[in-house]
Amino acid sequence: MRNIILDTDIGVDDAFALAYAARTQRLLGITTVFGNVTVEQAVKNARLFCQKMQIDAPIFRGCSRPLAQAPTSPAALVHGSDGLGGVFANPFNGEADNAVDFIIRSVNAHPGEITLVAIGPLTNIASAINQAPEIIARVKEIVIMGGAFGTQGHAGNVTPFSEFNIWKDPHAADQVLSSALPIVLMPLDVTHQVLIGGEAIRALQQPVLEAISRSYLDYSLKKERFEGMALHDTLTISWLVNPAWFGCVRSPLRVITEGIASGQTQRQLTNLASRHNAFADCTEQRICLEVDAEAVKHHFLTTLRGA
Ligand SMILES: [Ca+2]
Repeated sequence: MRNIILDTDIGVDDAFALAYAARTQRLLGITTVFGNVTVEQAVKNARLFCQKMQIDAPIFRGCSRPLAQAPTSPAALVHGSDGLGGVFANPFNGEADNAVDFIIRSVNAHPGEITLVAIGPLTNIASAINQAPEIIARVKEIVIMGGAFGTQGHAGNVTPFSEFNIWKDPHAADQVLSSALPIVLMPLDVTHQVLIGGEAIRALQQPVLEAISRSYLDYSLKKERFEGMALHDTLTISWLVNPAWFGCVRSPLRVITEGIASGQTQRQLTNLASRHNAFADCTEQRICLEVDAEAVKHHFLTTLRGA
């Protein structure tokens, strides 16, 4: 069990990750960021979901827009009008204390003890390391859901090149992924291997999880002809539960920030570059490309099953 701060743009798969984290890790705080929803809605969603699932953790409000590029619209098509399937009235307000300050303060107060779990755009994390570079050496580990490397045909889900979290703020992602933070990256290459059907979700006997996932499942049925979902964000928590479920490669990382491939993650495949090597100053990071999908699903479903 680790001490974690969960950084999230809370949509449906974030909510599953949050529920899984609350049952397997020590959740020090939830920091919100724009992405699936606006940051104000992310705060409201975190409050609502925590109340409904009896999760006790302080909630903070982070960045409302990308570092450099113009904001793009939220992901209402997939996650419902409010990001949580549009099924619950939400009486909570969207104000909260500053998320970036909370991350910096916490890591500095407990060097080497805090794991960051980032399951939204990386804007809060980039802002934190820009404001307080000393935290880079003090974070125990940062597990990030994001990116796609095209292995076994798992490429982008927003554009043919790019995964949603990275595409939403490629400049922030490039700063984080090319930094010396101790990173573990969960790209679509692994998250698309762990699919959970609607039947398994209903069998959890968790009315809140079932309700919020309904629109996500409908969307998947229409688009993929499969009533189920890749629980993308939850794989970050699976890593914390048992890293042996994953197969990783090590490589420096960069993100394309402009043009048709904006948001595409790149790893170094060869050492043949004779001119500019954009990986030269980057740290080798762990990229998960293989996963024991059955083991990950089994533990997730067993842990989340209603009491
Ligand atoms: Ca997310």
